[in-house]
Amino acid sequence: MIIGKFDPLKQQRFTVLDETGKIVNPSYEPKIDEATLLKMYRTMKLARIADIRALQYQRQGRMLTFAPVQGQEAAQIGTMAALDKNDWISPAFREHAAMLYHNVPLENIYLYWFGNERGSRVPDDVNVLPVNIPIGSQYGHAAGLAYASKLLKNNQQVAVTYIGDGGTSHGEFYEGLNFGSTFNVPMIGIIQNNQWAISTPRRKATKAATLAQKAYAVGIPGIQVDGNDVLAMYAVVKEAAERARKGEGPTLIEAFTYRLGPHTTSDDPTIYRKNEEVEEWKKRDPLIRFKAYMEAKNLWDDKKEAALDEELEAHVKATFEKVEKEGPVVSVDEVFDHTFATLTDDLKAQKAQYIQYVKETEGK
Ligand SMILES: Cc1ncc(C[n+]2csc(CCOP(=O)(O)OP(=O)(O)O)c2C)c(N)n1
Ligand SMILES: [Mg+2]
Repeated sequence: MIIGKFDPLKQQRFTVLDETGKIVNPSYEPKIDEATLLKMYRTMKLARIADIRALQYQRQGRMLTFAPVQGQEAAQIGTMAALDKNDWISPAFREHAAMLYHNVPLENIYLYWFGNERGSRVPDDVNVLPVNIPIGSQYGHAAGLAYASKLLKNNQQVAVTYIGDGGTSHGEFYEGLNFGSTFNVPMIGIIQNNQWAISTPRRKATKAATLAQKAYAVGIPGIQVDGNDVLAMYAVVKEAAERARKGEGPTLIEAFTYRLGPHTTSDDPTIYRKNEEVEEWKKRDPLIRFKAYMEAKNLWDDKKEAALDEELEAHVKATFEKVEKEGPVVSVDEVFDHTFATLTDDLKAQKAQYIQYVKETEGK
């Protein structure tokens, strides 16, 4: 048992793999089969390359806003690798790595950030909700999904949701968790404490010593985990999912990590944080750590790395070019038709007004 053993009130943080890729807590090393380890590493790399390229495309004026995930890949891949295909993700807006692992095509992610809402229409067998921008409400959606799972599936489909450090000060974070706790639903809350909420540092956002301890307010277990350690994240989420499926309710997991890039492409982090801080965290890059582990297990080497880089670069480039061709354009119907089963009178009027506006401005 890990959950309950590492007390966030005593500021104990759970780690398995240290910064050099060595196992520091052998009794907690999760048993993961080779195929899964390889999928984990591959998806971390895909997320990283897709991220770097998206930033460049945006700087070239070829992409709209983008919220980079760089630095947080282990927190997300470790989570999703420990869950089943039928489990649900209720994401915020920085969960590309988790979404990729849970089979959302990169094309959808790029389309969305290109301003094309068709990106939110994922394949039917992919259990991922659309990107959620209003901070906190994704916790309510996850609680609802998990409640449905309790009623219909005997808790066998777990709903995992993510939030940032800043987001844990939002009311909806507590409301979602409290609902999950009170109704004992199969839900896992992941806090990605990446140390910054745009320009607000973690220490200024709350006096709570850890964010995991916020679990205690709603009577569920909370644990702080080294979020750059993919094995630690995997081990804890595995246990949280077992609890959830047994009907023991939600767990709150704080992944202690770092956002290496800007908040979004509209942000300049050099204004509010020191370069030395970023350099320190670069040494704790989750990919370096996991690669060292894979090499020590003889599952990985430089030759494989070079081949994978080449393959993923080509995939990312081809995907982006396809998205760029499709463009951000959506029809007027698509803008209005997915909010309600039947359009409300207000929205009908707005739609008519918009059609008129498009007609009048056409060709201008
Ligand atoms: C309800 C709401 N208020 C404000 C915003 C604007 N906003 C977008 S991201 C952000 C900061 C989020 O910080 P954090 O929760 O730490 O997540 P991170 O961006 O670091 O992943 C804010 C204030 C929003 N999207 N929703
Ligand atoms: Mg943050």
